[in-house]
Amino acid sequence: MELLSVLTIPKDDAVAFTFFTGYMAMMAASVFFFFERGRVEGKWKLSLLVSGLITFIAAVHYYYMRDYYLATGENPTALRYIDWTLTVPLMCVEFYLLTKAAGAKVGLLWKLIIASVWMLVFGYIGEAFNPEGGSTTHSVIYGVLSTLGYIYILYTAWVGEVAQLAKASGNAAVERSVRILAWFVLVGWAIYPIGYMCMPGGWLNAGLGWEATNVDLFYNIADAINKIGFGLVVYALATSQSSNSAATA
Ligand SMILES: *C/C=C(C)/C=C/C=C(C)/C=C/C1=C(C)CCCC1(C)C
Repeated sequence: MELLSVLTIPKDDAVAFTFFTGYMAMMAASVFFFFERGRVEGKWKLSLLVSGLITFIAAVHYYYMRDYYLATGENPTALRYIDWTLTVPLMCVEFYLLTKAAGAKVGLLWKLIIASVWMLVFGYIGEAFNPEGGSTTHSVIYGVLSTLGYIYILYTAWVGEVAQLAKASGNAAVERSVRILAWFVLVGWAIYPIGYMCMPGGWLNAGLGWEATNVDLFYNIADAINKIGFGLVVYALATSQSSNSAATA
């Protein structure tokens, strides 16, 4: 019985559904990025490797999160944040690699990584140490602290160093791609705080009665959009910049 409950998705469980779909989508995207890596030119290979690593690390975590959720009916908070602690910094690496030719320094990469770790540490404290039954005060304090890290990344991508370097690169395709990634950070990443506010005591939970299991519904949808989306933007740029050599190869 124990095993059966792990292997069965209740047909009305949207959260379980997105855990399975998310897992398969991340796996398929990883295979795609790893294979396509062989078709792009020199410096773009590293960018595609990073795209594949982001979705692959997520796929492995989804494999475990899905079973954890089905076995317990609870949010796999620790696994979720371990996944993000690895994949969000890798998304910062994508920004760095794209702007490197225009002079991006490793210092920029570190600033972005520190901002993401800040964002995730406070988000984790907010969720994992939420008092029994849920506390709105706790959720708001750590949610706000976490948001400061998010705003820093947003600022850097839209008007700060990343945006300026993309402009200075003199490469219209790079500039366009960095702008699309910045849109992902603005719109796609904004889905996460919505999920966060569904936890017990969170504004959407306490205020509008949204279920706590919806935390994972929002996180799963956001992950698929952002991780696969980021990878595809980088892939499109890499192939467009490699087409000349591919034609003569
Ligand atoms: C692949 C995973 C990604 C891109 C995860 C991104 C996560 C966030 C942007 C999380 C942000 C949060 C806030 C801005 C406030 C509330 C707590 C968080 C951690 C959910």
